[in-house]
Amino acid sequence: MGAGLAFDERIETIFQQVRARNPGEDEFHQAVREVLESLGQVLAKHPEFAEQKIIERICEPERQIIWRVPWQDDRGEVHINRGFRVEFNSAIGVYKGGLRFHPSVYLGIIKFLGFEQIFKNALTGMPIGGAKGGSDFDPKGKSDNEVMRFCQSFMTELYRHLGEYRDVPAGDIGVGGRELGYLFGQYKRITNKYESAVLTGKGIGWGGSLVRTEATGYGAVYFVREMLKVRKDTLEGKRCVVSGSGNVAIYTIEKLQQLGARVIACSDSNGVVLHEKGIDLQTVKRLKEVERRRISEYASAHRDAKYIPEGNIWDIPCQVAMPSATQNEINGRDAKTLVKNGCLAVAEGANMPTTPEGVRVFQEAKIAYGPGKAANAGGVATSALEMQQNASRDSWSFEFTEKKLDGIMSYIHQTTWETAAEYGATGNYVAGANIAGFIKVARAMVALGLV
Ligand code: NDP
Ligand code: 2IT
Repeated sequence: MGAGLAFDERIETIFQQVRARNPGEDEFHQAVREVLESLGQVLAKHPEFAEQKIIERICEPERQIIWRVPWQDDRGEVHINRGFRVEFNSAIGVYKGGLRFHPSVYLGIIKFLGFEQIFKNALTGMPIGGAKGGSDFDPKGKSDNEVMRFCQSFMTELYRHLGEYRDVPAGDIGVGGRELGYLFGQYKRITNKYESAVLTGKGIGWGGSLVRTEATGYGAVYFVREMLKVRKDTLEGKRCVVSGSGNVAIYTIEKLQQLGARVIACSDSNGVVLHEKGIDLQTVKRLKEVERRRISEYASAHRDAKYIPEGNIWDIPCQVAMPSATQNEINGRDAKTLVKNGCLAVAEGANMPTTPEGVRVFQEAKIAYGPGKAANAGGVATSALEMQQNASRDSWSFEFTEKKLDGIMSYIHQTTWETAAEYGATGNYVAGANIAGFIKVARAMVALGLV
């Protein structure tokens, strides 16, 4: 890196180094590129960040753990999965971030998620560092006993890296209340400690927080509400589309409906349900939270709804789009379709659901676009509230906790808005989120010295 290079060129060089050091990890490269593209002016204003090589350091995880997870299915057949925990950055607090169980999981996915988590967690204003973990285990079609045996085997290695003051996982795709229960049970058994704050997303009867289940979806809707407020608009009567039908999608739909919007479609990995009258959330909850079935069955319960196998949910005209399933689910073409059909606002409940081409389309069209780091931070923020309750052996009411979540999302909106404006990018929440999150962590890293 020669002296005299323009800052953007310097950043390009750093990015090329990250890519070369981490071959084949496409999602990680994508997440890093997006953050680094926002940082040119930050380095110009803060020469100490360049001197201390903060960008290079922040792109290298503090610790990466990969292990073998053997387990037996109900017929006695042996299976081998791979476990991951990437402890990315602990400059501002304990490692914090979810666990994902999905067959697509490999190191590149966990690293992209862990990297995003650093900045997201910083934006919440809470003292939490960034991490992510998971496995290529597929919980679909497995019995409760199989899931339990897998979780116990997974935790039998992971436990030694965790702790209330060290690393605190939670859920993500494929990891919900059931899995967290089995994981916490095995942690408690191995360590012989009731260490509540070692995991978040726990059940209400055993150390969990009210509102954590709802928090990511509710928070994403609060974020849209704030983005629309700037444009002197509201969610009332808006036609909305929410992809996925898991934890984030369900509580996104719930809050949208509470705020008077009309949600007409949701999906799973097999297809899309379109219900012009408005999605009946009780049916979705029964199918997904209780019976663990496919969204196609929604159409059997509602004859006036249409099921589109393998359908593309972004082809459905809407005013507000909330991707809540997985990464790269909106490509450039989908983004163009959304804009052409009159979409006013997109807020990402999922992590990195829009490809770089898609993001460009939204930004050029100047619609309100809230990236995941900002829009879905309500989940992890409420995890931090759960840790706060555990630390004080207290439990707060639903109303009190939800008010805190609402306040945090308004704060994140305001911070990202103001930071973007300060850096000459008014209305660009991507720049605002990346810059504000980065500066907070970078300052702490400088203060803590070369570690
Ligand atoms: P769930 O496992 O509860 O639900 C995931 C949903 O997305 C399901 O409907 C699933 O369909 C669908 N989906 C998952 N993977 C794919 C895929 N490869 N292709 C198509 N559809 C897919 O997970 P969550 O709701 O917790 O997570 C959803 C998103 O939100 C993820 O991006 C996650 O990282 C993000 N997130 C989650 C937070 C949380 O607190 N849970 C916090 C912040 C972000 P199917 O059942 O058919 O697989
Ligand atoms: O992506 C995320 O922010 C999460 N899956 C939640 C992490 C957490 O620790 O609550």
